[in-house]
Amino acid sequence: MCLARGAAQVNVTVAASMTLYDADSPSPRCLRMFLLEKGLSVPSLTIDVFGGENRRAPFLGLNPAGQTPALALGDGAVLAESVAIAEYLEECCPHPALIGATALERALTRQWWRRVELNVTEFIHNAYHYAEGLDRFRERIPVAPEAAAGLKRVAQDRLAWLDALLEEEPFLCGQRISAADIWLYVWLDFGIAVGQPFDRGLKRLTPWFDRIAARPSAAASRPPLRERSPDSVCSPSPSEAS
Ligand SMILES: N[C@@H](CCC(=O)N[C@@H](CS)C(=O)NCC(=O)O)C(=O)O
Repeated sequence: MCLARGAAQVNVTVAASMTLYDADSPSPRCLRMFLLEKGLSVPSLTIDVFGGENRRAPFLGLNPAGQTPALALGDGAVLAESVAIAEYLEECCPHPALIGATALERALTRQWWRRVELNVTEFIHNAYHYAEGLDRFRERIPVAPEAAAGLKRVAQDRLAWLDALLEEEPFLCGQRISAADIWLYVWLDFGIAVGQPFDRGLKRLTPWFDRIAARPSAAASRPPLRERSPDSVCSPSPSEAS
């Protein structure tokens, strides 16, 4: 049952039985911002991705892909991939809709979401893995340092392409904020922090970014969620202090 909390509808029963495996990293932050915009509260544990806690047992037993975020459901199932988790949460608690309230709204959100992920955020992420994050990631995943500069260039090119696609509207999907805005914002903010700032000369993207950055969920999603369950299988994260 969804209970009203202000404008948001909170599925207290379902959300309370979940555990979000959170981290001080952009994909988990997308989900934190999504939860904040939805007014959903989910118990969480913070995984130390800097120290590689996500690449060892017991976390690998939960998500063999070794990445955050992951969402453990009350029945023992575990979901990974931030987009899949967001889709699941939206189905559990549809209001306020961040993917969409109608078939058309959902399709438009997914259209923008895929444009954002396939053209921009994956490039920023991989360029980080192959350059600034190379020392951390070379032992974890295949890396291609020689590709980093090209990936950065493509991300910037595709941002100019997105800028040209945008209408004179507040959000990617027009008048309503959607998951696509959240994912793009979080990854552009990450890019700024890791030497991949976007071109603030872009006429529509720049005011769009500032608009999303001004939302309370933008600042509130920066740190990992703090709630921890007492029977944690994962230790608290020392990286959170920084
Ligand atoms: N496509 C995945 C990406 C997951 C991902 O790359 N997570 C990063 C944090 S942004 C992580 O756990 N990195 C640590 C590692 O790969 O060892 C998603 O959206 O969930």
